This record gives sequence, structure tokens and C-alpha cells, in this order.
Amino acid sequence: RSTLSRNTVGEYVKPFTPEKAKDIIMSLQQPAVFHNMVSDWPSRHWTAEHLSEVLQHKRIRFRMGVKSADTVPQFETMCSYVDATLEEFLTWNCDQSNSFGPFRDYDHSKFWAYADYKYFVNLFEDNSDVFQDVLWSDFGFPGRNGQESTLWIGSLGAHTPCHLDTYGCNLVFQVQGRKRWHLFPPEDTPCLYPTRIPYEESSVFSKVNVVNPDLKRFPWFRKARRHSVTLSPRQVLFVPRHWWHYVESIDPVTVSINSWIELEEDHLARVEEAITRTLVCALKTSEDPHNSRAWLNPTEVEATSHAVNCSYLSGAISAFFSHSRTPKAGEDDVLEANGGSVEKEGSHVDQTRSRSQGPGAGRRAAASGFGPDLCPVLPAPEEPPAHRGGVFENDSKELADKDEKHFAKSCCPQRPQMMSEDGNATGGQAAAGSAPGLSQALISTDDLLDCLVNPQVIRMVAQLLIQGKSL
Ligand SMILES: O=C(O)CCC(=O)C(=O)O
Repeated sequence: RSTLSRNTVGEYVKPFTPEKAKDIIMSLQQPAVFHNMVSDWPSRHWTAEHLSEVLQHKRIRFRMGVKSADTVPQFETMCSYVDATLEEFLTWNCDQSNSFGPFRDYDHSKFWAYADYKYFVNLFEDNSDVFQDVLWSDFGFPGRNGQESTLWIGSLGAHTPCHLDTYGCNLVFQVQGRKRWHLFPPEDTPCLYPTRIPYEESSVFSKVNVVNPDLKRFPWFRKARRHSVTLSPRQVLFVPRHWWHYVESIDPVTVSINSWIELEEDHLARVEEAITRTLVCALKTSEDPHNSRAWLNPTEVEATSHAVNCSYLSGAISAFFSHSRTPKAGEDDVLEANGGSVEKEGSHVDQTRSRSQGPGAGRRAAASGFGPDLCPVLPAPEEPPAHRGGVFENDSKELADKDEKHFAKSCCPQRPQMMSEDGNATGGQAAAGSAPGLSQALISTDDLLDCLVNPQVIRMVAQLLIQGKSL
């Protein structure tokens, strides 16, 4: 059990020095929870009530979602939005019969509200002193504070659909209430059915509602290795690079603060993101030039033109090269095309690490830090879907149970093949027997995009572009 110690002059002694914490963050390749690292941070007192006093009449945009256990993820494009003060939010959330104010159309028993992904710099523009209340320097990032942080305030059931962040790794400080995190490792990406629609730079969404999966549509999800953890106040979760996550508020009010830490590998990720943007914008604006809102996540300002996207891509490639010109001693400075990895020094530390130290070396190195003040988030034992789910009653429990049985029989250990050797489709709709006859609508723009901008395809395109420019 973790304990909090004080030194002889009564100051808190943190379990890890900033150097040690950073060492752990930079080498650990599995999620873990830090304890006793924020006991003296002023922001530990940032309850929603406190923030409503600090922010006074500031109107904040809340995402409104339905409390349901549908199998389809509630993407941000499907939600509605309410501009309200925190005080109005708290009134709606506490006095549930209240039918006035900006939330009047939202029955509290049916909806949740989420002021999510709010950059401090926008929220506290008149009050930047509060940036000092967040001290990521304790984790080995000197000078990093609220300026590089985002705030999340939600009601019971508020959640973020399953996605991975393409840039950086993440530190999340839980301030008020508890949140349940469902995490999946990057190697399980095919089992998460990645999609770029809705499009948002820096997020790859999963088509699966991971707390109530439709296993008939997404059979590979059965193989995904869920790691679950409940994050309580004063704990800090470390989310390693490219780990998928679905996050839900399981208390009446939750407040959390996070900061994404940039990594060397982000230079390659920026090239990949620029390629993705170019393809998504080209195809979606050709499909319907007037309706970008249907596919563009509300966090994106607008669909960008092809010219802008190409210059963004060129900029990302130049930045990639300018950050990988000087090789570090002992590392390859050649681009090698070996069918799966074309890497340049510093471009992809995951693989450099596993080449030089063997798989799992990062985990082992950090394992020395595990103990009462650093708890690894472990794979969840296999549970029937009804027990792993979100905070709401599972409407389609029976259906999911049936699916489980069906797939226990039919799911093979290898990933299903899309094409047989003779080139015929063997999986998905076309092989189902009950599939609709061939029609023009068989392949939609989104079907095409799902394949074109699949992370594995984009990785290969980025590598070919970089290789072409380095000759
Ligand atoms: O807390 C949430 O709802 C989501 C947080 C998240 O996605 C992140 O910190 O990357």
C-alpha cells in the first residue's frame, strides 16, 4: 500500500525524482498509474465547483451524449452541443428536475454532458496564473505546466470513444470523481478496426464500441487485449504512445487534466497525418463539397484545400529530415526498405529499441519502478461482455452473449483474410451469402478511405515518400 512521506522539514517527499519519473515515462511501454506524485499540486483542489468560481461567467461548450448501451460508438459528429457556464452545468447536474437554462432540452436521466478537450490557454486566457497550479516538471519535464495541458469536466456516463493519439504519450491527472479507462496495445490495432472518419488530425478512432461491441461486425475485436483501470482522484495515469483508449466518467462529476508529451517519433507521425489529411479531404470533398461537418470532427476547424494539404505534407517531410540529419552514435543512418520498416535514426524509437535491446526491454527497464507508487495496468481477465461494459445497463446483452458463443466457434487464431489466393473475397459482406447483390453502392467512399488511410498503409506510403526524397 502506498504511503505519503514527509522529510524532516515537513515537505512531501515524492516517490520518484523528476529524473526517475521521466526515465520511466520514456522507457515504459505499458500503461501505469503513479501515486503520491501530485499531493502538493494546487490543482488537486480544482473541483468543478472551484472551477466554476474561477471561470465565473465564461461560457464553455459541452458535448451532449445519450446515456445508452448502443453497439455503435457515439462519435463527436453525432453529439449535440450546449454553450453554458460551469455553474449552469452544476445546477443541471445536481438539481435534476431543473428545466431552465441552456440544458433545458436535455433530460438529465437520458443525457450526459462533457466539457472535453479544453486547452487551458483558451479557457484561462484572462487568468494565466493558474497555469502554475499544474506541475508536470515533477515528472521530469521542466517548465511544463497548465500552458501545455487540457481540462475535461463531465457528468456520469460522459465518455470519449475509443481512439489512439497519433502524437506523443500522455499523462493524465484525475482531480475529481473517477474515470474508467479501457486500454488496448498498439499491436492490436487491426482488432480495433481503425477508421479516419470522423476525421481529426491526431486521432484514429475505432469503429468498435469497446464497452458493448458488435462482435458479428467486428469479430477480430475478440482478440483485442483489454487493459482496464479505474483512475481515482490524485492518481496520474501514464498512457504510452499509440495505446488505444476509451474513457468514461463513472461518478456524478469528474475533472481531469492531461498533457501530451511530444516524442521523437512524432516527426514520422506528422508525415503520416499529413498524407491522411490529403487523402481524406480529397475524397470526402469530392463526394460532397458542401457537407464537411458530417465527416469532419467538430474539433477540426475546416476541411483544407489540396494545395494547403500538399504544402503541409512537404513541411512535415522537411521537418522529418531536419530532425534526422545527425545520426546518433551506434544507430543506423540509412533508410532501409525491408517490406515492413523503413526507419531513419530517431524516427521510430519503438523499433529501434526492440532491435537493439530485444522486445520487452522497455518494460523490463521500467519494471524496477513498479511498486506501491507505480502500478502497472494489467490485461483484464476475460469477462462476458455484460460485465465489462460501460456505466449503463446493456440493452443488447442477449445478443452479445449469442455473438460470443458464435465467435467462440468460428473465430480462428489468425486474422481473417480478405482475399483468397484466387483473388475472390472471402470475408466481410461479399462472402456472407446473405450479402446484397453487386451494386454501385457496394463500396462507399468511407469503405475506400478505411483501406487507403489504414495506419499500416499510411506507414508504408510515408516510408516510400521519405525514401524517395532521401535518394
Ligand atoms: O478523459 C477522456 O474522456 C479522454 C481523455 C483522452 O482521450 C486523452 O487524454 O487522450
